Amino acid sequence: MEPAAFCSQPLAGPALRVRAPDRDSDTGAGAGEPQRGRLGADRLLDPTRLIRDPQSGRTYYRGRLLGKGGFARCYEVTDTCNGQVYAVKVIPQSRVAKPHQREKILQEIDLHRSLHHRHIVRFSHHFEDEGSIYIFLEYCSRKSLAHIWKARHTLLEPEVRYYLRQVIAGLRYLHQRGVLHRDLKLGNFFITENMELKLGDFGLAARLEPQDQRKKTICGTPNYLAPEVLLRQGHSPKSDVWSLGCVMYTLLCGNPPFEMADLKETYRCIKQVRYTLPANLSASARHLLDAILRPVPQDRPSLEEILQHEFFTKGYTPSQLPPCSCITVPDLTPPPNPVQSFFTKVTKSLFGCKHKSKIAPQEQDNLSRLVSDLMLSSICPQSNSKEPKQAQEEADGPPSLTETAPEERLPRSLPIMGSSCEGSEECLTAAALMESTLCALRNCLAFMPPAVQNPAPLASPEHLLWVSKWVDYSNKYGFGYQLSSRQVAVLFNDGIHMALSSNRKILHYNTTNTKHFSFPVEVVPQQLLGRLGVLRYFASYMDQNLMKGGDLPSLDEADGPAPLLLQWFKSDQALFLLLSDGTVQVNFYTDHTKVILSGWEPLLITYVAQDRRARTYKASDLQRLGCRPELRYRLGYVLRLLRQRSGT
Ligand code: 1D1
Repeated sequence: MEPAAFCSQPLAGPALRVRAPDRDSDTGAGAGEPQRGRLGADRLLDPTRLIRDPQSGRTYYRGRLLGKGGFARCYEVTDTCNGQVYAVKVIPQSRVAKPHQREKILQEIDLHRSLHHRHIVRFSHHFEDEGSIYIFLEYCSRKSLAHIWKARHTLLEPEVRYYLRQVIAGLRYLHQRGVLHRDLKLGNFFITENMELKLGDFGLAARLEPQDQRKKTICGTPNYLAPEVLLRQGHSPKSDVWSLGCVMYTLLCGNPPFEMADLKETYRCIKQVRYTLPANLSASARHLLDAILRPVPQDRPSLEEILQHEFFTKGYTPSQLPPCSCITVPDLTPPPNPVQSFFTKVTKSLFGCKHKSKIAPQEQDNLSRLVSDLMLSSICPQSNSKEPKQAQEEADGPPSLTETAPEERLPRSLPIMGSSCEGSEECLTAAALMESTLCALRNCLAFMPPAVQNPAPLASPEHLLWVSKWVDYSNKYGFGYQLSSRQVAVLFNDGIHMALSSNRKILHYNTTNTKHFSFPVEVVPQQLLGRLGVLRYFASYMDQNLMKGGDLPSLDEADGPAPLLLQWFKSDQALFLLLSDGTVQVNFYTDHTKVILSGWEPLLITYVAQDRRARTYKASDLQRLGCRPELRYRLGYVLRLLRQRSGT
């Protein structure tokens, strides 16, 4: 078992194989989530990957292949000017040589560019050169609902409401404008970084025609075709409603309603509207599905009526889903939940924040059992509900240390933890933290005069906490790191964060939302032992193979929980880390230099130079006096990363 990449300077030794942090692959298949703005210098030298808009002269960099669809191959493409990333359909001219083929593509472009809605994929621009037509679309880093469904099989009813509300919003907009989508399916519901759904792919969309002028051709994906479309009676808004019902069924039941081994049999079932509803569906979900999957289009509810159905009005819809829900059952306890917060309080009062309380040995068994129950009740609030399989999976807990087959591995997702400490001031979201740092750094650079020297560094910067070692093993488990205060932690791929105190005696456990549990390691609940094993593996790997990445002093663990890693990602040149106390750290791969932004007032900027020496400056001093080009360049790069992440 070997991590995908590691950091800090590796200790010399035959055991370590060094892999370039920027895996160069032209195919997205199985490569995990994208690394945005990967504009490596090595890649820029590859002229075959540059795309030039002949009209505007703008150049773009063709990144990894996202997939294929229709005539197109789709790529992650970066604007070389500003780092903006797009999902781009590239259609070879040879594939649209016939006038009707070209006409079809131009129609799709014309339609899509006229659409502007929060839940419709944003059409940016298009151009063509001699070889291809390029369509620049909104990049949706979490791919599509089809990917989520593949990982999850079934979703919880609140999740289904969350996604369907957004589909319906986009679809209402289309219908109001007289546009039928005609190919509603999970693969056309794209998911952005912040878990918003965007309706896309207008390749089969058409303007709504009067009944007698409707085209009677069959289009769309067989499983979700409405009976009237199969019977060549034309497509109406109610045919899109039918497909929506099929989507709802698939998400709740785990398979499409008319899925059969044989396509002819599927068509027969659709025409006869022959489907079964599993017994574990809620009464309101069954009722709504029954209402939508009606043979006569006029008998089906309108989009407005669907939203008025008790499935939507009586059931809880979360305002946001955590990213971990792409791969695991999320904790969707509707707020406020007095029982839940009671349990959280009990746990806190039992173990406290500072972990000073001694637990008598005879109490440990009871506590362990109690904590196990608490964990179950708080992590799996659905454990008594209709999703036994999913709840069981979560209760079964963490991955084991044994190797798993590649297809069993969790898809790699960019982990984001919103916050980790209930209600405190540090509990700002990652986005807000980055926004403030971005603002401060932008000001600093905007007003900085040219200079050839750095100002005098601070004599003794106090309490600087930074990530001194890291291991990226996200193709299997997650991202492991050690803080300068010697805590080790893992941000697992599903968003769960686990840390061991510097003396390795206390385990801190954070679920993706705002829950923080701490346990003496001797009484860690059974369910967490697997993850604890992974954490220990990371810790020993870092101990044995890595040395810390600079000469900054190590601090002893302060009282109270250490900050958590909220976000990490790799760009073409550097690793970006965001801690929950607002610290932003950027480690440059090639020369091992580092920039650490910490503190609010004043903002401190620490630069670990190539000679591994760390110097800390007040941002206000740099702003007033300027700095050497090597530092200015790196600060500019950090600013670009922050901008890219916050989308400004
Ligand atoms: O329309 C699409 N969008 C908006 C899209 C966005 N992000 C299509 C085509 C460009 N696709 C996929 C590509 C392959 C099949 C359909 C999109 N993919 C992504 C994406 C980002 C990261 C992975 N996929």
